[in-house]
Amino acid sequence: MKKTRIIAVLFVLLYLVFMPIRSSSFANELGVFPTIVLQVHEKGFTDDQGNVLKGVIRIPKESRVKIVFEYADIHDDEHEFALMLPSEEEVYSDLLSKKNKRVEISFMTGQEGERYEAYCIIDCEAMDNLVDLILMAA
Ligand SMILES: [Cu+2]
Repeated sequence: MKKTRIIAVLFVLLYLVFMPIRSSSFANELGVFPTIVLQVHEKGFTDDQGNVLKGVIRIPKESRVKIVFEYADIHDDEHEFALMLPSEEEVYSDLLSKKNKRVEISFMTGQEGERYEAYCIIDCEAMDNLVDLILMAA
């Protein structure tokens, strides 16, 4: 629980630090994050304020990046995530469920401009609303 809080605080601090250097080339991009914490909601992927994440999220190039998926689904559905790398290789999370409320995917990013896409691979009820998560190395 303590670790979650530290990551949440870190997330907010990083957001505040990187917010002023946002460029306007991508509509909904946030800052550049080495760790991304998402809530998996029946509405889709949201931040901890409940805002649905859309657009491109920038992550540091040539770095180890971690995506943390936290369970926030009222339908009791299970989820499992795949991350598609530019090589079309996929990296999978563990099963996210009411019993396992936090799963992660860690991976190495490549050059600037590479894109990565994360999505649920289970035919869950939230699937209709889950917009694929698009990450880009920057
Ligand atoms: Cu799902």
